[in-house]
Amino acid sequence: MENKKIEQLKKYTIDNEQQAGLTTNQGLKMAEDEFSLKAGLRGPTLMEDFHFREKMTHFDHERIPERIVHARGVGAHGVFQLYESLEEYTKADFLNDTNKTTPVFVRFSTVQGSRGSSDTVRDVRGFAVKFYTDEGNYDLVGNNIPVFFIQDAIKFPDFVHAVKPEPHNEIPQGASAHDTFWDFVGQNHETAHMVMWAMSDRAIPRSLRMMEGFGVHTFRLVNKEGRAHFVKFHWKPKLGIHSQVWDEAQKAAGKNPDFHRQDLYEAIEKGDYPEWELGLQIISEEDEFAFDFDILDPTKIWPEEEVPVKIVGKLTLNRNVDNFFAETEQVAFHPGHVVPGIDFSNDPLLQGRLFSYTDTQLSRLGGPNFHQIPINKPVCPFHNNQRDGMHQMTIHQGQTSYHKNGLNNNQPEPVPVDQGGYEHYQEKVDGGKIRGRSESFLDFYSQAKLFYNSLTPFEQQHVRDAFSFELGKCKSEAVKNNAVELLNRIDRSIAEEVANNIGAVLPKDNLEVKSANKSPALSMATTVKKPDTRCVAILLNGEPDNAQLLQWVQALAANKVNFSIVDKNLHTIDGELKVTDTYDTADASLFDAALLISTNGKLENKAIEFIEMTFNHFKPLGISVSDYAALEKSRVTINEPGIFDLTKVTINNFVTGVAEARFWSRTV
Ligand code: HDE
Repeated sequence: MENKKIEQLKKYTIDNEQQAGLTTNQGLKMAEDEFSLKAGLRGPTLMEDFHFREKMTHFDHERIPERIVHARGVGAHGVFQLYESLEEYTKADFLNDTNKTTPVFVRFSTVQGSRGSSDTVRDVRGFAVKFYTDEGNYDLVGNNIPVFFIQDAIKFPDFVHAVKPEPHNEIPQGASAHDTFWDFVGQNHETAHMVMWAMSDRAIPRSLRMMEGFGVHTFRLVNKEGRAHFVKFHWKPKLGIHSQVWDEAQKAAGKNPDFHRQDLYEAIEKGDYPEWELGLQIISEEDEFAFDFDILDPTKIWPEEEVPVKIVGKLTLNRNVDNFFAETEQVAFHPGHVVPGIDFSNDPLLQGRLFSYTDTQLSRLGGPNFHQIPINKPVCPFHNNQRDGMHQMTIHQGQTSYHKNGLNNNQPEPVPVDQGGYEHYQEKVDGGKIRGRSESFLDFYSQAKLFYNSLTPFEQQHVRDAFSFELGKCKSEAVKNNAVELLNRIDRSIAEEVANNIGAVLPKDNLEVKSANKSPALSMATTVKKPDTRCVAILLNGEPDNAQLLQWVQALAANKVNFSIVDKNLHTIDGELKVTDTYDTADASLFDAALLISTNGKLENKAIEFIEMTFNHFKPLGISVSDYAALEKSRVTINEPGIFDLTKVTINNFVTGVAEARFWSRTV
C-alpha cells in the first residue's frame, strides 16, 4: 500500500540530475539557453524568440496564491499503522485491518504569517494529515491546540481579518500582538479558552516533532451495523510535548527563520523518524448530554480524566518531499474528505469548514481538477461523470458522461452501502430555521479557567507574561481595557498582574468564574522527557583535550543526542571531529543545551554571550573550564540547577540534564 503511493508519485517524477538535453516544453532541443535572440549582437531582442518567451512566461507564473491562513508550512510523507482493530466503532477499512500500512502526507503550518514568515512565532500550528486509504483519501485537518477561537464558521473571516497583519499598514507579520486581534478577543468572549492556550507555551513549540495534534471538532465513527459514537482525535508525540521560552523563540525567529522546517527535514534525513500515536476519545450517543459542556462546541475540550484517550495506532514520518512546491504547496486538505465509517457532527464550525476548503482550492490551485495533482491523487481508482475544467489531466474515453445512462450500462454506477458506498449517518434533525447560538455554548470561561488551573506555577507565569507582552504591544487603551475585562472573568490574579504590567484599568469587581477544577493532562510539565534528537552546542575556547572531547561526543551520540562543535573558525580536530559552526553562525537560541570546554583563562565574549543565553533560557549547561575565575565574568552561577561541572560529574549526568531540557527553578 505504502509502495502504491510511492510508485504513483514516481510516475510523475522527473529526475533533474539525469543526463538529458535541454528542450522547450514542446520537446524541441535547444542549442542555446544563455542568450536571447537579437538582431545583431548589440541589437534589440526579437518577438520571434519563442524559447525566451516560453521560459519567461513560465517563470512569471511560478507562484500561486498562498493559503489565506496556514500559508507557512512544511510537509513530509509517512505511514500510519493501526495497533488494534476499531471494528466495534467504525467500518473505516484503515481503522479495521491491523495488517494494513496506510501511506500519509502531513503538513504542519503556522496560521497568521505569510509563506516567508518565521517558524518560531507565537501561533497555533496546523497539523493536517492525509491518509491515502484503499477507500479514498481521508483528511484529518487539525491543529496543535484542541479548541478554537470561535464557535460558528460565519465568524471565521472576521477572526482571520482581525489576526492577520492590519490592512492599513500590513503590520505585524507572524504575530497576534496587535490591536485588531485583541479588539476581536475583547469583543468576542467565546475566544477566552483559546487565547489561554495561545498565550501558553503550547503556541511556541520547540519542534514540530514535539507537539500534540488535535482534530478539534467532534466527529462521528460509524460501524458496520450503522451504530455511531462521537469521537475526538488526538496525536501524541513519542518525544513528548516541549516548547521554547518566549525570548528564545523570538531570537530563533531571526537567527533561523526556518528553525522548525529544518529541524523536521534534518531529523527525517538522519533517520530519526518522528512518531505520534493516534488517540481517540469516544462518547456514546446516549451520553451526548451527560457533560457540563456541549460536546458540539469547538471551544471545549473533553477532559482526558473524564473521557480517556484510547491509543489506537502510530504515525511515522519517514520521507521528505522531493519538491516543496509540487507536494507541500499543492497539497489540498479538506475536512470533508472522509471514508465510510467516519462522519460529521453538527458542530457549526465544522459544518462551515466543509464548504470552505474546496472553495479555497479552486482559487489556490486554479480549477476543479486539483485532485489529479499527484500529491492529492487517491491510491484507489476513482470514476465519475465530472469532466473537463482547467488542467484536466485525464483523457476520459467513451461517449457518456451522465447518470443515469443507457448507452454505457449506467457506468460509473453508485456503489451499494454494503459494498463500500458512502452513506451519511441518518441523524434525526428537527428545528426551525434560525440564526442563533445554543445556550449550551454560552459558558466561555469555565474551561479557560480549567486550563489555567491545570498548569504548574511556571507555566502559569508564562501565560501571564505572554498576555502582558501581547497586550503591551497594543496601542488602543480601550482594546487593552477590554482584554483585561475578559481576563477578569477568567482569573482575577491574571487580570491584576496584566493590568498592572500594561497600565490598563483593572475592573472594580472580581467577576472570575469560580472553579478549582483541574485536568492534569493539560500541563506539559509531566510529559515524556528524552535526550533523543536534542542538540548540544559544544563550545570550544582554546585547545581542547582531544581524547576527552572524543569520549564525550561518543557518549552524546550513544544517547542519540546530536551536537555541533563551535569555535572561532571552522577546522578539523585531529583529522576526526569537525567544527561545524563558528560563534558567528551558531546561536544559543538554536540549541537545546551547551557544553563549554575552555582551556584558556580568558573566555571569549561570544562564548560568554552563548552560555549566558543558555543559562537565561533555563537550559542545561555543561562546563569543563581550566579557570573558574573566567566564568565570573558571566551571569552564569555555577551552583544553580542544571549546571553540570564535568570535572565533578559524568557526561551521562549531563545527558540526563539534556533530557530534562529546562530547569525552571533556576534563578535567572
Ligand atoms: Fe482551516 N482553513 N478553517 N481550520 N485549516 C484552511 O484551507 C477554515 C479551522 C486548518 O496544511 C484553508 O487549504 C474555516 C479549524 C489547517 O494545507 C481554508 C474555518 C482548524 C489548515 C480554511 C477554519 C483548521 C487550514 C486555507 C472555520 C483545526 C492548513 C487554505 C470554520 C481543526 C491545511 C486551505 C494545509 C487551512 C478554512 C477553522 C485547521 C481557508 C472556514 C478549527 C491545519 O479553507
